[in-house]
Parts: sequence; C-alpha cells; structure tokens
Amino acid sequence: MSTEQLIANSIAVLNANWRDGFTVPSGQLYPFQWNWDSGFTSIGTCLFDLGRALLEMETLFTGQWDNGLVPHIIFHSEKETTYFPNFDFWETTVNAGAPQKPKTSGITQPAVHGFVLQHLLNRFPNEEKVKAWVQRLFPKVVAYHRFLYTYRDPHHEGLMFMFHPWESGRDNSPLWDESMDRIVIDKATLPAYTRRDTKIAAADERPTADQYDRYVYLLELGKKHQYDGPGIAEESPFLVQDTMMNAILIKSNASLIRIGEQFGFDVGELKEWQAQSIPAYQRKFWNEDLQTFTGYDLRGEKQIIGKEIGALVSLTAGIADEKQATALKTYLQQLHDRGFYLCPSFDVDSPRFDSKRYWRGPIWPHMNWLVHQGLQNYGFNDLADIVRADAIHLIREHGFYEYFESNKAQAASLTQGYGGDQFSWTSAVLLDFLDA
Ligand code: 2M8
Repeated sequence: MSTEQLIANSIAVLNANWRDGFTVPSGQLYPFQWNWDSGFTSIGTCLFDLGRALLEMETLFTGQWDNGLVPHIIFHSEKETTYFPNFDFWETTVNAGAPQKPKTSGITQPAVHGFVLQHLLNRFPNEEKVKAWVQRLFPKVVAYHRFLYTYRDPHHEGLMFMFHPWESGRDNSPLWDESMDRIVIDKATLPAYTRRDTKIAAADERPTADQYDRYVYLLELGKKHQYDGPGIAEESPFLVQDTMMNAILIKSNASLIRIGEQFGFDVGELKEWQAQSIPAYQRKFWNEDLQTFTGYDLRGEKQIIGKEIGALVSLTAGIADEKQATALKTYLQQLHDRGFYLCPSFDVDSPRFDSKRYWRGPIWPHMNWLVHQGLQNYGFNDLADIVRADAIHLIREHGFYEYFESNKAQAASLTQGYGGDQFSWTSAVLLDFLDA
C-alpha cells in the first residue's frame, strides 16, 4: 500500500470513529471516550482537522471530577450497552464530586494531557486558537496532576500509585500478576456480570475470566471508598507505583512548566512536584541487575521484577541518565538483532511472555511513538528509525489493528493484527509518523 493510501485510510478510520465531539478507540470494542487514547488521537487528528483535535481534549475534560480526577472512560452515551463495565456498574454517584453528566468511570489512566498540549503548541506555534486552547486547558490539567499528587501519593514520595491495572493502560501485563494473585475471589460476594469484550475480539487475545473477576473486585473496592478515599491505599491488594504512569506524569509536568512560563501562569507547584519526582523515580525504580527501571509494589513492599515496555518511557521523559539510557537502548537493539519487531510489550525471554495476548508481548504502535521520541531525546536516531519503521510496516502489512505480533517469523504467516480493528490511536500515531 502506498504512503498516500495509508494516510487516506488512517483519516478514514479516524473519521469513522468520530462521534459528536470525541473519537472512540474502536467502534465496536470500545464505544466511548477513553482518556489516554484521546490524547494520542489528537496528535494524529490535528494533522488533518485541527479544530477536531482541540475539541477532543476539551470534551475529555467535561468528565473531570471536582477533586481533579480525569476518568479513564467518559460514557457520553447512556444508551450504548455493548461495553462492560458500563456507567451503571461504576456507580460514580458514590462520590459527590463526580459529574452527573457525562457519566464516567472512577479510575484514571496515564497523564498524557500536558505533553499533548505541548505537542500541538509545537506543531502550531502561531495559531491563536491553539494558544487559547492551551490556556483554557492548562489549569484543568494542573488540577489533575494535583489530584494525583494529593490522593495517590500517601507517603509524599513524588510517585503516584494506581489501584487498578486498567489505570496503567497496560491492563493485562505480567507485571501485575503477583499483585492480582493476592486477590482471593469469593464468588458469592462478587456482583454478577457479563463480559462483552470476548464477543467482539478473540478470547485468546484478551484477559482470562480469572483476571476479569479481579478487575471487578478492584472496581468494587474503589467504589466502596468513593474512588478517592484513603481506604483505597489502606486496603487494596493491588497498589503499584508504575514506571510508565510516573514517567508520563513527569513528562507532562515538564510540558506544563514550559507552557506556564510561556503564558505567565504560576509554575511553582509544578516545579516542586518535578524536583521530588525525578530523583524518587531514579532511586526507587532502577534495578541494577536487570539494567532497567521496574515499578514498585507498595503492598508487597518490593520492586516488580520484569523487563517491560513501560520502563522505556523513562527515555521519553528524560529521566534515564546516559548509562541507563544506553542499557535500555542495548536491550532494544538486541531484540531487533534477534528477529523481533520493536517494541515488544514484555520480555520475550520470560515464561510469561505471550506474543499474542493483550499487553503480554505484542507491539502497540502508540508505545512505539513514545519510545521513538525517547530514543531521539538521547540521540539514538538509528534505533529510533527502526522503532518508527516497524510500526509503519506492521500497520501497512497487517491493517489498522489494536496491537501486533512481535516475532517476525510468526508475523510472516499472519495477514492481520490482533484485538480490535479500525483502531484510532493506531491510525493517529501512523499519521504523525508519516508526517515526520
Ligand atoms: C484497553 O483497556 C480497556 C479498559 O480500559 C479494556 O480492555 O476494556 C487498554 O489497552 C487501554 O490502554 C486502552 O486505553 C483501552 C481503549 O483502547 O483498551
């Protein structure tokens, strides 16, 4: 397929997934607005419809709570019943500060918004409507970061925690297995529910039934504590400081500081967060044996051992020092040399690696977009080019899927990707990659 055709197809996917003011990740599988998906979508949409890209983010923030939380799903339509858990299951009315309309979930996702504002400002530095948009959203994004540092950092370390794997964006990563295994399910107390995802995507590419029970358990725990109460940190068996969520938060802090300085906002609080977060990340997450950053299990009080895609986002945020960056680069270079597309979402040598199951091994193009930027930050341009080229190749050959096979030998016999089709962030980051 020619590059012109690829661009036309990407735009067609994004147009088909556009609703009234926002973009769904994939029409069938994910029929609402997802938080970090919208950020990546704006990065692609701005290249052919700037007004829509700006509206996407504004619509997302209509779901912001009084405490600052930006929820992971905004259920703009209450009639759509093909997704579980829907708004009625989340019951966010337990928190008086949750909006009545639009209805939302009660957890969050990676804090991409700050760097999305900066990205669009860099692309359109002289557009008055972009500058006005950035200034309108700036206080809302800062309020969201304040939520994370206030409600998600009980020991005031400068590192936020998550209490549900869905918050990480990498729902089913093997990193969460040990924490998830701690959850003892009592079927009698777990509310009855029916999954919808496995009716749309292949069951062997999605989380298992046991994992889903645990997702529901954690949702109920959040609900019991109004989704922001201190009881969450006290009780949750799943309590993790994640490498990627914290790296993205740090990257967005840096963007907000630059934006604030450009437009004359007070950035004192942002600078304080940043001054604490970067050294804390370095101190707590680096693992010398593994030569990578690892998240921290706050409940088990130990590092979460595993080589995984989230650690690579430390490059994007400029957290890694030269030695650490070189180690991360070597890890990727070796995978490339061994016949893998970059960047597999989990350690290909681990017994827990699964090249086709959701977040346990496959390639996710928006992750390539983040890692590509990170490698460029450190001047690893040849490898950055491979990361970009692999994403473009997989989409060109296998279609606009949610994720892709990482093993080149295995991929050669496939005609399509995995998970949902006609996927928004796949199309959006492809547009940005092709525009570079
Ligand atoms: C996936 O997550 C949702 C729950 O949020 C799901 O499995 O139902 C993840 O890949 C997540 O990162 C993504 O934002 C979402 C929509 O693309 O799908």
